Amino acid sequence: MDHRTPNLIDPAAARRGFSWTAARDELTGLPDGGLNVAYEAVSRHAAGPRAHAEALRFVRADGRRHSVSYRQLDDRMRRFAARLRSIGVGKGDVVCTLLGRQPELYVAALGALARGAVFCPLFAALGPEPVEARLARGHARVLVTTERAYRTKVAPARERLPDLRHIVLVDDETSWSAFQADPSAGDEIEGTSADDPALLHFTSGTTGAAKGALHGHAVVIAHHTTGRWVLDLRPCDVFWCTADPGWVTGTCYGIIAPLVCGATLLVDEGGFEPRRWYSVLRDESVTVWYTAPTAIRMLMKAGPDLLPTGGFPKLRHVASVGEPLNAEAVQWGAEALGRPVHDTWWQTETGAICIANLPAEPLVPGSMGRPIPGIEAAIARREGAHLIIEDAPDSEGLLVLRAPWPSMFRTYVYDEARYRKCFADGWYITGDRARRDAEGRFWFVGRQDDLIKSSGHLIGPCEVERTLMAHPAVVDAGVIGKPDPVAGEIVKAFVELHAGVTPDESLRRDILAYARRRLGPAVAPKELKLTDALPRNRSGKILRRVLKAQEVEQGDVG
Ligand code: 6R9
Repeated sequence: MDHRTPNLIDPAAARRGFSWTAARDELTGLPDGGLNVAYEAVSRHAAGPRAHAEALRFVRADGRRHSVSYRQLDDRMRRFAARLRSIGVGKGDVVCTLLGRQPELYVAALGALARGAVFCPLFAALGPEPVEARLARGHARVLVTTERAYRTKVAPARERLPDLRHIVLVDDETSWSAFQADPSAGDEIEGTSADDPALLHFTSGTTGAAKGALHGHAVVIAHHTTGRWVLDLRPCDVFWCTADPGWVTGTCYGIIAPLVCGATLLVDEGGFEPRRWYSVLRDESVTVWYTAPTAIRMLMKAGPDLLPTGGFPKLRHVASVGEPLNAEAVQWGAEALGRPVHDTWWQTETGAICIANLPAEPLVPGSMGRPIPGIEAAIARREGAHLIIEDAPDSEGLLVLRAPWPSMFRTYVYDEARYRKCFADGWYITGDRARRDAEGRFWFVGRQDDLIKSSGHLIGPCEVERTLMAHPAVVDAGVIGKPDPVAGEIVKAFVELHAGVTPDESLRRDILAYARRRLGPAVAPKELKLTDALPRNRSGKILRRVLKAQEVEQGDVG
C-alpha cells in the first residue's frame, strides 16, 4: 500500500457503520475476557512479531539516544507491577508520578496500569501547592518522583498526606532498583475489566480546587481507534508527541495510543528550541507529529532560516490539539514542514480525540473538523434543566456530545455531584462554545467559563487567586487569561492590597515571586497589576469578565 494512503479511507462510511463493540474486538483482550491498557499497549506486541521492535526511543538533552523494545518494556513494566503487588498496592490504588520525560516515568505508568492500579500523572513544573492538592484529592498511595522534587514539593506536606505510603525515588539507586528487582515472569497483568478505573487526570475547575477526572481501562479502545484513524498511526511509524506526559495529551497520545498501535514512540528529553526540534523531526525520521498550536506559532516566530534544507521527507502527518489552531498555522505547516497541520479537539473529560480533521477528509483551515466515527456532537442551548439542540447550520452554542463512549470520564473523584452536573438529557456538556457549519464541521468559538488556556495548559483562576490571597499584603485577587499571540493566553493577576500597604514595584515583584514559588512556573501569573479596587458585582463577587474585557480593549489599541 502507498504509505500516503490513510488508514481510514472513507470516513463517511465508517461513521455510518461504526460500533464501539466492533472497535473493542480489534484489540486482543485478556484471556478471561477483561481489558487492560498495559496489556494492549505493550504485552500483546511483546508476545508477537513486534517483540524486538523499538517501542520507545529517548533522545537525551545531549543528543544521545536510548531505545527500549516492546519485549524490554514489557519486562520492566511487569517488574514494576510485581513490586507494587509485593508492597500491597492493588486494584484501584492511585500511583502518581511527578517526573519529566524520562524512562522511569513510562515504566511506572505502564507498570501501575498492569497492576490494575490507577495511574495519575502530575506535571513536573507544578509547585508544592498544586502538587499537595492533587495528591490529597486523589488519595495517592504511591508517588514516583526525583529526590529533589520530593524534598522541595512533597516532604513539607507529608504529614497532611496520610494515604501516601510509598515514595519511589528514580534517582536513588536503592529505591528505584527495588522496583525493578522482582522477576517479571508470572501473572502480573491484573485481570481488569473495561470499567475498572485506570487513569486519573487532574484538570482545572472554575471554582475551587482541581477536579480529578477518572477513566476506565476502556479508554484504550478509543486510543486505538483515534490513533489509527486520526493520527494515522501504523507499526512502521516513528511518532512524536510534544505534550508533556504530566498532562492528559502526554499520557493518552504520548504513551498509550502509539504503543497500542505498535508504533515507535519518540521521547525528546530536551526542552523547546526550534533548531533542536527541526533536527529531531528530520534526523529521527519522524513520520507522524502531534503537537500544539503554541509550539507551531513559536516555530513560525523563529523564522524560516532555521528550517533544514531538504525539508522533512519522512513526515507523513502533522496534527495539533489543546487550543484553537489559526488558519495561518495550518498553512505554515504545509509550506515549512511539507504537511498542513490537522486540528483535533478533545478534553481531559473526553479521554480521547472526539472531533478532528481526518487525514482522508478535505482540510478546512480554522475548523476543528468533524466528529470521529462513534462520536455524536451537537450544538445546544440550555433551557432550565434541559438542552435544546440547535439544528440550523451555523448556529452558535454549547458544544455537547452524546453520552457515553468508551473513553468518557466515569466521575470526578470524590465529587459525584459535580460530575452529574456535566450531563443533561443524555448529552455531556463540554463547557466549550462552538458552531457547526452546513457540512457538519465544527468551529471553536470560546469557553463558556473562566478557565485559562496558556500554551495548551488549562489553568483554573481560583487556584491562582487563592495562593495570591495567602500573601500577607493581599486582600483580594482576580485572575484572567490575557490574549497572547503565541501562547494563546497568559495568566494575568489583578491584586488589591490591604489598607495602608504601599503599592510599589518591589512589593509587586515580591507577590509575583511568592506565587511562582508556591504554584510553579506553569501556573503562576506572568503579569501582575496592583489595583485600588477590583470590579465586583453587587454581592461582592469579582467580575473576571470585566477585567478581561479591559485587557482585550487595551490589547486592541496597543
Ligand atoms: C486535550 C486537552 C480542554 C480544552 C477544551 C478547549 C481547549 C482543546 C482544542 C481546544 C480549540 C482545539 N481545546 N482542543 N480549543 N481548538 N482543537 O487539551 O485537554 O487540558 O482538558 O483542555 O482545551 O477549550 O475544552 P484539556
